[in-house]
Amino acid sequence: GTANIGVVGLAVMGSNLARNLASREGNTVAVLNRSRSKTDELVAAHPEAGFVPAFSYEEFAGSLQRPRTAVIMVKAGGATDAVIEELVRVFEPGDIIVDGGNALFTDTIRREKAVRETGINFVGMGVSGGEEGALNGPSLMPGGSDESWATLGPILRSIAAVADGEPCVTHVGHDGAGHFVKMVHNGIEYADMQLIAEAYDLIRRGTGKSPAEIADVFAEWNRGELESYLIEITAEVLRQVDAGTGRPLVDLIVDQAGAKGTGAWTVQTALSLGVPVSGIAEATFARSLSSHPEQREVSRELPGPAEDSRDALRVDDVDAFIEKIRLALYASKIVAYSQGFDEIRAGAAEYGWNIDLGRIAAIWRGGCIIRAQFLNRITEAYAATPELPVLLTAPYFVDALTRAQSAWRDVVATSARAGIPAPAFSSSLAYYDGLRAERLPAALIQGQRDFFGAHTYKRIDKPGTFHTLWSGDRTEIEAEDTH
Ligand code: NBP
Repeated sequence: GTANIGVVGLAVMGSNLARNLASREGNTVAVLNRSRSKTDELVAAHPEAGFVPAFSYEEFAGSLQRPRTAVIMVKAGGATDAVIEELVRVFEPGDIIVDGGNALFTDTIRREKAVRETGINFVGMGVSGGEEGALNGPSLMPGGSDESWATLGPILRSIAAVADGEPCVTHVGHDGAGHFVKMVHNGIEYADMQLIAEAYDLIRRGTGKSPAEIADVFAEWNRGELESYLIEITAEVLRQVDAGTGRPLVDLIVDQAGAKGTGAWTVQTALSLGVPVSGIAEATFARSLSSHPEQREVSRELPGPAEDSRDALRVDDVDAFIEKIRLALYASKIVAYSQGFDEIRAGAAEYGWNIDLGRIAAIWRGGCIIRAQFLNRITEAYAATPELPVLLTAPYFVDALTRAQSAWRDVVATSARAGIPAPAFSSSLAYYDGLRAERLPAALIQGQRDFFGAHTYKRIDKPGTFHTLWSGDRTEIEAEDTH
């Protein structure tokens, strides 16, 4: 074999990743695709890459040096299983199969276990940054064994995005850890996008500014603590004018948000782990709500706030109003990231992964959609307190939330009075107040559960587990602990 790495699956992601690999000193890249045409096109379009094309799995295995290393970039699901089966057939113990697709982490855990039986290494790797990232430098989140990382590490470091001089890749943890972290990354991305959309909506309806004027607001925000790729592209999208009509493009785009399912996975997983990622959940549900035109159609005549309530949004001091929204956005963003890291912490505990949370924030600084300077603050917070139970309680974030909180409350109250939906702003604030509360009404819920289901409760004033004989004489008895 002459190639030191191979790529299977040459659609947009795979061919860009193959070109990225080929552009690095010392790499020779073997390429294989199910249908021959994509391979032929890639090799013809990029003679400079020196690709070694293969047209069968046998030929592909033969063209690779040992230990053979192949990255799979096919449609996640059955296609991944089909390719793994073929590679396992032609590879040998010690070889490495990397799945760079958007696999569900539980599939990766299953595949890793099955492939390991053959003596071949299997690495599930999250790849972030879309086509652009794959070509010029993605953020890479590999899982898998330490043995695979020893071989893969140098190659992955050479193709990853670079942030502050550091490659955006780390060995996240064993088996499905990489795909788990990539999943939560996408969930946080949903929340970040929804928060930005709510800020835009409030500014637009509150001040009557045009999309182009609001683009200037976002461009200005991008010079401060909100600096991020998503804020930057928001300004670009808002500034775009439709060539045909001369109207702002954003006013011509159908207002139904699509989703490929990774936000839903993040929320489903959080539900089973018992982690309250309410900001991510609201963002995911907001996309669902937008995508039901039939329900929105029949709901259009539902009553909104009375005239005087709509005055809630009559803004006198435009600059002050915009600054409040900026602060509400920043505070809600801190909540969303704190919740996402909470999910990673809980996932690591559940699945036995040793994940360095500060490193995760660091490898998201380049290549990926949520890249931002803000992530440095998260790395610093975990460096200072590695076992931090709630990210937003780190001193830097407490300061930021203290600065933001009165504006945040104003914005949530204003949106409620004016009848403008701000689900992510308001649920983030509710989460914050829930964490802060000295007593929660969960005590009443425990009482209700005990009433209808004898689920028992604990008391604040003495140890033990108790049940009240609700349908009897209502005396309290000590009970077995049934949780
Ligand atoms: P697609 O997700 O559109 O998949 C197309 C590729 O899968 C083609 O190479 C196709 O081969 C191959 N394939 C299929 Br479909 N069924 C197959 C089978 N049974 N056996 C072998 N190959 C099969 O490609 P993509 O958009 O480049 O994405 C690749 C992966 O990267 C996905 O898992 C995606 O979720 C992930 N990802 C995408 C992005 C992004 O921004 N697009 C970002 C990060 C990760 P063919 O040519 O013969 O049909």
